[in-house]
Amino acid sequence: MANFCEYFKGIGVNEPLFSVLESIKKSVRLISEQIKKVDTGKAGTKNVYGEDQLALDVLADKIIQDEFKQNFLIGLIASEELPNEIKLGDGEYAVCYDPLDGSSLVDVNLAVGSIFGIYKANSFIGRTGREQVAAVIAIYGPRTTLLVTTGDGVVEFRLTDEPRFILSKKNIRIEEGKMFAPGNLRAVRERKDYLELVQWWMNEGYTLRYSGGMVPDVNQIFLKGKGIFAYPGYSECPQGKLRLLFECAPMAFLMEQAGGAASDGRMSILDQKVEHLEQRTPIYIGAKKEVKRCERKLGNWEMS
Ligand code: FDP
Repeated sequence: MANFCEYFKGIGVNEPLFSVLESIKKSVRLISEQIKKVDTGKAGTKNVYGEDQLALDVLADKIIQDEFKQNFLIGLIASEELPNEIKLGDGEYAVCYDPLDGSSLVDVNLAVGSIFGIYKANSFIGRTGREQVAAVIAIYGPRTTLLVTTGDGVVEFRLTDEPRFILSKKNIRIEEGKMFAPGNLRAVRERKDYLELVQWWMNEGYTLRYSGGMVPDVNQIFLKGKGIFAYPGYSECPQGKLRLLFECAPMAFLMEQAGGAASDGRMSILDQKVEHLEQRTPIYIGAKKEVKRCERKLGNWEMS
């Protein structure tokens, strides 16, 4: 099986972009080591959204920042854990990331992940997800894996004991199949449209696969090659909870590259413009037909 370097050289990824992917890969390996041994308690600080930070959130963010600071090609970063974008230098690449997504699952030992979106830009504001040149998600579960796209399909790498990443799955494609991951179910108390859709999925015999972590929940759609993940808004959070820049746009780029789709109910997530770093969006992501169904059934919701 090809390793990380052989694969990207083989498909003709240019040296600078490969170097950025290498920095991401190194930080993922370090985070994966730390998750196994570091305390899962709170850091005693809050992030920009007022959420309690775990010691691991802070550590994962530091690992990534330290790694990126050593790469002169990365000129700009933005982290879900930080209030502003940070200019590192004149490098042409800008990387936004969620260092540890699903932190509420760390203490119960469920899978969590990191998410990276890579742009060529001098600010993230005004960008759309479609401008990404690459996207990566890392999954820290019983195995550590990466899903990567450089705009040429989606592949999976697995971290081995050596440690190195080897190619474990090529040409990942999303087809049709009955699997659902219904996030933010509390919305059904006031959203009849979402309640009806959830009931429809159940009546049609869809299999429920939902862990509460966006990275593992969407990752399973890639690897099973079927399904839908939903996180709609409701009165308390009309745009839902998930962040456009740090979570939804990189996932959407990967999903479209695998032949699936990602929508906010009305348009592709990749066409939404980033107005500010903390911007949130409802998201329906997975097989094309499933996403279309969500648009049809949920896309007309207005907050009353
Ligand atoms: P977490 O708060 O544990 O970090 O955006 C973060 C996220 O997890 C997603 O990974 C997950 O899909 C979602 O929040 C879960 O949201 P709820 O708290 O509404 O269940």
